[in-house]
Amino acid sequence: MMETHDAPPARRLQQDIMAATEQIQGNGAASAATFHPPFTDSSGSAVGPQLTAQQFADFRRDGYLRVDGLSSREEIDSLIAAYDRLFTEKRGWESGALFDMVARDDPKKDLSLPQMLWPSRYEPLLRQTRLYASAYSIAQQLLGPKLVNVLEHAISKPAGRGAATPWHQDDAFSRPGSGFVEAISIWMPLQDVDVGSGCMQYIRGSNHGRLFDHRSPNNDPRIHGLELVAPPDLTHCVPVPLPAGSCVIHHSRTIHSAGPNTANHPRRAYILGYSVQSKPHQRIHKDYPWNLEKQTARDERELAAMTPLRRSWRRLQKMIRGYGL
Ligand SMILES: O=C(O)CCC(=O)C(=O)O
Repeated sequence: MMETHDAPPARRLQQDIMAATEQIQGNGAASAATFHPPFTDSSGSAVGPQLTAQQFADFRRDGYLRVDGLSSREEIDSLIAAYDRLFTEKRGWESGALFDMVARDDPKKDLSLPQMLWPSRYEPLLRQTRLYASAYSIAQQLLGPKLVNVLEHAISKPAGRGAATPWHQDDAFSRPGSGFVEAISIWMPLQDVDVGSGCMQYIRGSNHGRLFDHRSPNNDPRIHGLELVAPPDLTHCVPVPLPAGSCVIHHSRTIHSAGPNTANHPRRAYILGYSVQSKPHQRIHKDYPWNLEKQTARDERELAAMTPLRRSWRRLQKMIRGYGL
């Protein structure tokens, strides 16, 4: 029986959780999904934005969710110089952490869509922020306490010429043996972002669909990124403009893209990915063909930076992945 909102906060939360669970199960969305209580630090204080049961239900229904109040504009502004320096100094190029997402890497040319993996390895400041703590807190509320930070990346769309991010599903990048199935990305702009500067766009509800066939952009396996083979139906396409300090979260199955940056300033995004371990029967056993055929300069640089033993192990892994685990 539903109680009124005169109930104590903990009881109210429990009611909200039950209501959200009913809503989730009622509309056929992932029924195993559980709403997790607000995240607190060691002193018992709440960290970052506290999601409501309605937001949780919206995320499970739509496959994406805007959340405000992760950080202040002052904190975001204080990160910009360090973020830009990472790209101008081409940090991580030699080890393959920096590359072009949608074109072949050419050291003599400007990258059309520069992407950097694990940028906080080069700029630890990124991890020492309210923004970072808020993202973790949101991820824990959505995925529960067993979550793992599986990805950190930065995508800087250059002013006036940053290329579009093609339509794709993050699940298409998954590899056998990863042991993860339920994954989310928390996408945080370091300035206000709108359609003209390349905000994120989602196909609402595509998180309930299957994984579609992907290929490399221009069908060129020397390019790192992936795109859907068949362009999606745009009937339910939703652009998500955001102010700095807010974020949009998406599920790894949700179809998404971002337009080109036509603004006169870079479009800086900082993205954290979280996942929870899957049951063995949910694991991917064989590499997807679009990943097996990849032969990128980024991979070559990464291999060259490894010890000979690690390099041989990586090559063996790639061979095995083609046969299935
Ligand atoms: O920032 C972008 O342009 C795309 C980001 C994206 O595809 C992702 O975070 O999964």
